[in-house]
Amino acid sequence: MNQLLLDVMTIPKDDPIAFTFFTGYMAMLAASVFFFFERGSVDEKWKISLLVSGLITGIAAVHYYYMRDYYVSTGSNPTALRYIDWTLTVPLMCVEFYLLLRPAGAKISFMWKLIGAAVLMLVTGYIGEAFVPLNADGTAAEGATSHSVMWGVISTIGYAYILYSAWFGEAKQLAANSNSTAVQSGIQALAWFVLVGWAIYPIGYMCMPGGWLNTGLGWQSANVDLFYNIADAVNKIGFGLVVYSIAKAESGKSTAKA
Ligand SMILES: *C/C=C(C)/C=C/C=C(C)/C=C/C1=C(C)CCCC1(C)C
Repeated sequence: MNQLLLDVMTIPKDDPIAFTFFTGYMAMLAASVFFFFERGSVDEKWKISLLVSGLITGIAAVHYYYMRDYYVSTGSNPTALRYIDWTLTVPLMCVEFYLLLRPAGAKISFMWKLIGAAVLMLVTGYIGEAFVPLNADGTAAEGATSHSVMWGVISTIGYAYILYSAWFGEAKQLAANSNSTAVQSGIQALAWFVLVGWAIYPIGYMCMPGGWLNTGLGWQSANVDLFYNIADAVNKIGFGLVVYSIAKAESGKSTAKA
C-alpha cells in the first residue's frame, strides 16, 4: 500500500501528538453536532450564540481533519493551517462576548476592538512562528530567539488587551451592568478561559526552535502541537459549553415567566 496512505491510517502508538490530533478532531466534530442540535432547546434570542459556538468547533474540526493528516504524514507542524483556523475562530469568540453582552449595552465597536486585538495577536504570532530563521536540519539558526521573542511580545499586546477587557475593562463593566446573574457568571467563566486556557498557547510557542522553553528546558518543537491541541479542545469546547449553559439558564427563566 502507498506509504502516505498507510501513515495516515496508522496512529503511531508512541506519539501523543498524533493521538491529540485524532481525539481533537473527533471532539470538535462531536461538540459541533451537540451545539447545532441544542439550538432547538433554547429561546430564540440565544440561538445565534449556539450557532456561533457550533461554527467555532466546526471550523476547528475541518482544520483538524487536514492538520491531523499533515502531521501524521510529514511529522512537522501544520503552522499555516493552524493560524488559518485561529484567524477564523478567535474572532468568532470575540463575537460570542459581544452577543452575550449586547443586552447589557455592548456596542458593535466593542466587538471590533476585541477582533482587532485578536488579529494583531495572530498575525504577529504567525510571523514569529512561520518565519523563524532555521538551519537546513530544522534547528534554530542565528537570530531565531530574537525573532520569536520580538514577534511574541508584540502578539502578547493583543492578548493582554483581550485579557484586560475581560477582567477589568469594557467586557467586565458591561457584565456588571447586566441584570442577568447567568450572564455575569458566564462572562467571569470566559474571563478564566482567556486567562488560563489561552495562556497555554504562548507556552507552546516558546517550544519552537529558538524559543525560550526550547533553549532553556530543551522542550522539543513537536511539543508546539501538543500544547496547541490541548488548548484548542479546552478553549473551543469549553467556551461553547459556557455559552450553552448561560443560554439554557436564561431560556428556563423566560419559560417560567410565560
Ligand atoms: C481557538 C483558538 C484560540 C483560542 C487561540 C488562541 C491563541 C492565542 C491566545 C495565542 C497567543 C500567542 C501569544 C500570546 C504570544 C505568542 C504567539 C501566540 C499567537 C501563540
